[in-house]
Amino acid sequence: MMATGNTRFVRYIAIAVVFLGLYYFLSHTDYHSVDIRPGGLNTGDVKVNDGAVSPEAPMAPQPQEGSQAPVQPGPESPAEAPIKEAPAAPEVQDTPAEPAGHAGYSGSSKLLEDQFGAEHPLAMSPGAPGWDNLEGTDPGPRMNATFVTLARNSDVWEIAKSIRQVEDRFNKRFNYDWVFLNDKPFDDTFKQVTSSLVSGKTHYGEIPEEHWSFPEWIDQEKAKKVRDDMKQRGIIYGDSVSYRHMCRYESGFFFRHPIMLNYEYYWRVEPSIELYCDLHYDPFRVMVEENKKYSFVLSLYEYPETIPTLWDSTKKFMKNHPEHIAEGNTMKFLSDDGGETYNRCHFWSNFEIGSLDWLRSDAYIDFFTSLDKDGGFFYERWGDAPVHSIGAGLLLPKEEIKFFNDIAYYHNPFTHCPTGEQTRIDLKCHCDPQKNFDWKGYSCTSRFFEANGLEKPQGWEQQKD
Ligand SMILES: Nc1nc2c(ncn2[C@@H]2O[C@H](COP(=O)(O)OP(=O)(O)OP(=O)(O)O)[C@@H](O)[C@H]2O)c(=O)[nH]1
Ligand SMILES: [Mg+2]
Repeated sequence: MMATGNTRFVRYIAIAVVFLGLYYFLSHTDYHSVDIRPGGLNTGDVKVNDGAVSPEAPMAPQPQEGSQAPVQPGPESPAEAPIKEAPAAPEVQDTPAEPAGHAGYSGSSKLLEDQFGAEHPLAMSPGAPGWDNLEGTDPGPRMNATFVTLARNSDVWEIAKSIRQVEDRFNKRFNYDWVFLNDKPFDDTFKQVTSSLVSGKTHYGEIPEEHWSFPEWIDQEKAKKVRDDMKQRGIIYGDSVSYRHMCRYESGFFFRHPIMLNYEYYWRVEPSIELYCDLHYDPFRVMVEENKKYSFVLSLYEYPETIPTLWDSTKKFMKNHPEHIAEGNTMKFLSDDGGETYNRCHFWSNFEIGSLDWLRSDAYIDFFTSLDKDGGFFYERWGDAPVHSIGAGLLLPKEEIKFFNDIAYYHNPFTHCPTGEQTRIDLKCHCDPQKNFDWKGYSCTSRFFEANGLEKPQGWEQQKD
């Protein structure tokens, strides 16, 4: 009797342990994983926002089928270790390059895209199928893309405003994910507020210290002297260490964050920006279908005090790596004398829609590494805008850089308000066309049009200074 009772008791305990184990396994398997979509396409049906705060993604997500293990930065040489080893992009590893127009798609995704793309053409102009459908979820395909924001916890209310505008004007129908990156852990308020506003999934990543600190080859004393001197001369952010880390991170590391390895395209959004017009089509899809790698809405001249030797470093890179310089590049946008000097034109990188695979390419990584070794992020105050722009201008054929006239945008103090009255009406824009910076004297957008032999949009003359 006693023995039978004991056996039964032990059996119950064993069953309970098995169930508890199973429950623990199931509840932890998905919890820390990031949504990995190697195929590169989701349909609108697949992406659901459950309104929950996504858990902090791990620094090294589990390798999944079709992707490669993300690269962990080596401790000895922080800036270098991940560079050579970094995969061009996990998804692309087993994805042979597609012909122009579909770079980055796997074969099966291409089929999906053809199917959905044909059924749901991009609504590029009034009267196109789907143009009036600004409610509900867009039925077309989704690209493997995400919004990305670098922010501090204190930026929460300013980024909340930006998100609301991006959602209202575009993402509420497309539900793309949003990745938030920070050099400190995000707090609960930040996560709650942002996840409640984003219609796609949200991911919160902490930046590894190696990507947000002085590399060992930087002479700290020399860097400090530069900051003191720039402070005296009143150069904006001239005495800031964190601003320099931010510029270096945006120049060379954000696209290698483990969470970002899951995506092929990004749209950068900063706090306090505005979007002034409805977006009827998916710009990520435009990037893919038109085979664009980088895009902008505003361009201007950089402060010369922040980049005295950036062009010398660039020329050194060009000499050492002629194999990376694209034929038919946009040097004409960057230089008025065939590359001898830099005219300081750059795309304003607080807005960018671009290819992460391009930023992760050997060409761009070699470019960034070469600049980083020269130390100008700390011995001067090189911004990520000229660095991305010179990279795009020299490493990409000019056809791969896009200007989005339709995306109306503001970041203090400049406005891009679409040129063309009919466009502004069609897109229900609320920006003042007189504030459009594109054709003013300090903008470089005219140069971009000229360098590319593009025709300026109708009405541009009326918006000159
Ligand atoms: N986590 C983190 N993010 C930062 C830090 N400094 C800047 N950022 C973010 O980096 C981006 C660029 O910084 P901003 O301060 O907007 O720089 P800016 O656009 O040149 O200057 P503003 O005119 O002040 O907007 C923004 O998305 C900021 O939220 C920092 O120290 N930590
Ligand atoms: Mg800003």
